[in-house]
Amino acid sequence: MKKSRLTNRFIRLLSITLIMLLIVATVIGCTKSDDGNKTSTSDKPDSTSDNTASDEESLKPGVLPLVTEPTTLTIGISQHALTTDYEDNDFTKLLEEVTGVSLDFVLFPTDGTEAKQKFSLMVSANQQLPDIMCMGFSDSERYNYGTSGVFIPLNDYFDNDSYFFWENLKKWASEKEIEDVFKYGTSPDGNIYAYPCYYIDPGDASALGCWINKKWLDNLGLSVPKTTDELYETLKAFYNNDVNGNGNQGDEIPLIGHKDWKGSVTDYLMNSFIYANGTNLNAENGKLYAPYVTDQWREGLRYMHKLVNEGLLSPLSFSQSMAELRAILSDQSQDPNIIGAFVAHPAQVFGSEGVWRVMEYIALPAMSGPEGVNWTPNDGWFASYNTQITKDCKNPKVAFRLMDTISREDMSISMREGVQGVDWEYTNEGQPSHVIEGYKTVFKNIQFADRPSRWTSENNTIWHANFMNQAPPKLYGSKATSEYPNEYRKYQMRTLWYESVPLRYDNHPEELVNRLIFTQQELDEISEIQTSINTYVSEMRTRFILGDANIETEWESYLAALDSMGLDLYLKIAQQCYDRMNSN
Ligand SMILES: [Ca+2]
Ligand SMILES: [Ca+2]
Repeated sequence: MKKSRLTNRFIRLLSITLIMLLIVATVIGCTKSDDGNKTSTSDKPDSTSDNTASDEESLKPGVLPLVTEPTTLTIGISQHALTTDYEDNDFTKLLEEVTGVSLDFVLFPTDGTEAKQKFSLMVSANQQLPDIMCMGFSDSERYNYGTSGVFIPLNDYFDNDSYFFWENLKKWASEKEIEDVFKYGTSPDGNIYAYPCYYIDPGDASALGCWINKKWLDNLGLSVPKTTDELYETLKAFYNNDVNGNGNQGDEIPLIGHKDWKGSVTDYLMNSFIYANGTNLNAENGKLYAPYVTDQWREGLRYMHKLVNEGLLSPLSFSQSMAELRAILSDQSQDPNIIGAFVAHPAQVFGSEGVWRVMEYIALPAMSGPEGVNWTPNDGWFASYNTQITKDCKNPKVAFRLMDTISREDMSISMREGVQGVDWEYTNEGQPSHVIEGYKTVFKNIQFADRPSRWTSENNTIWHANFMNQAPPKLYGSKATSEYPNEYRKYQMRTLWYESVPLRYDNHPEELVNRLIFTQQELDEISEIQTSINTYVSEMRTRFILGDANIETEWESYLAALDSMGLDLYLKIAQQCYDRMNSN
C-alpha cells in the first residue's frame, strides 16, 4: 500500500490540533505573544498583520468568530433564479453572524457559460476580482487559472487553517473517500486550486437500473428473471401474450429506456457481459483497456440486437428523452399499462404526484450474463471543486477559514435545507433513514403547509447551490425520508427507489476509471482523439444494436476505424495519466 501525502497531512493535522488544544488549555488567560506553534502563513500579504494580537488568537482553526476587527469579503456567484436576495438572506446572515465577517456579493449571469465568459473578461481586463469565486471550472480551466496566478493554491491552508472541514469529513467519510476528495481536486502541478464540496446522494452514483412489471410476471406465472437468458424468455412472453389483458396481443412494449441520465438500456445490459460505464475505459491490476473492442462487448451487442430484432426492446430507447418516457409512464388516463420493463430513475419517470401504475413494478437486479458477469455501472462519489480564492483577495487566511466554517456539519445542512429549527432539525428517532446498511436518521425536514421546500422554491433563505459545504454520503443519507402525499408516491420513493439501492450499490469492479486528470500537454495530444473515439463508439453501439450496422460483418472494420482514430495513443496517454494519479 502506498502511503499518500494526504495521510501524512492528516497525521500532521491531527498532531497540530492536539498541540493546539493543549496550548489553549494551558495558556488561557495568558498573553498571546508566545504563540509558538503558529504554523506557516501563506506567502500572500496578510491585511490582518497590523491587527491586534487578539485577532491572532481568533485566527486559530476552530475558533469563532474568525475576526474581531471589521472585515469584509466579496463573493462572486452566479445568480440563481430562485434566490431573491443574496445579502438579505438567511444563510448569508447566519454565516456573517458565526464568522463575524461581512459579505458582499458580485453577481454573475445565471447561465453557466455566460458566467464563465464574464469571469474570463474580468481576468483579461485586469479588473478587481471577488475574493471568493463560487464557480465550477473544468479541471484544465482551473489548472490554467491556477498556474497563471488567478487562483491561489490552498494546500497550506488545508494543512494549517482547516478545522471544521476535517471535523465533518472524519466523522462522516472514510479515509479512502477523503483521499479521493484531494486526489481528484489536485492539479497536475500538485496544487489544490479549488475548495471541494463533497455533497453526495449515496444512491445516485449507482442509480442505473431496470424495473419490471410484477403484475405481468404473475399473470404469466413467471418468476423474476435473474439471467440474460431468463430476461429474454420473460420479454418474449410479454411480447407473445396479451399480458395486460386488454384484448390486444400486440400493444405491450416488453423493454424500453431513454437517452438521458440513467436511461441507457445499453449500459444496463452490457454490464451482463463486461463492465461498462458509457465510453469510460476499464482497469485491471493498474492496466487500462477499452471495453468496447473486446469480444464480450461484441457478445453484448449481439444480445441486444436480438432483443430489438424480435421486438423485445423498443428502438425508441435510443432516441426518446426522459420526459417522453415519463409522459407514457405517468399518464393516469392510459389504462391498461403497456410497459413491461424500463431502464430509468423511478423518481424521474413517475412524476411527483404519484400514479397508480407504480404499484405494478418491482426493481430488477443486474442480470447475470453467459459468463456470470452482472455489474452495475458506478459513477463514483466525486466532490465538486467549485470555489476558489482569487489573487485579489487581501485576506486569504480569513477567506479560507470562512470556507472552512461553511464545512461545519450544521452549516453544511443549513446551506442546503434552510434555517435550523425552522426548515430542518436534528432528530434521534432511531429509524433507518436509508436502506443501505449503516445509515441512521440524523436530521429531518420540518414541514409546513405554507412553507414549501427551500431548495425548490423561490426565497431568500438559501443560495440554492452547494458550495464549500460537505455532506458525505453517510451524512446525506442520514436525512429522514419525507411524508408522502399518497401510497403511490410512497411506494415509488420507498420501495422502488430507496429499498432497491442495495441491489446496485457497490456492485462494480474495485478499480474504476471515472476521472482522469490530464495535463494540458496530454489534453493537447489526445482531446480530439478522445472525442472522436467516444462519439464513434456511442454511435456504433446503437447502430449495431438496431441492426443499422451488422455485428457479424462490420465488427472488423469498426475495430480498424478505432485504430486509425488513434486508440493506441489515447490508451498510452490515459495509462500515463492513470499511473501518475495513482503514484503519490
Ligand atoms: Ca403482447
Ligand atoms: Ca395487450
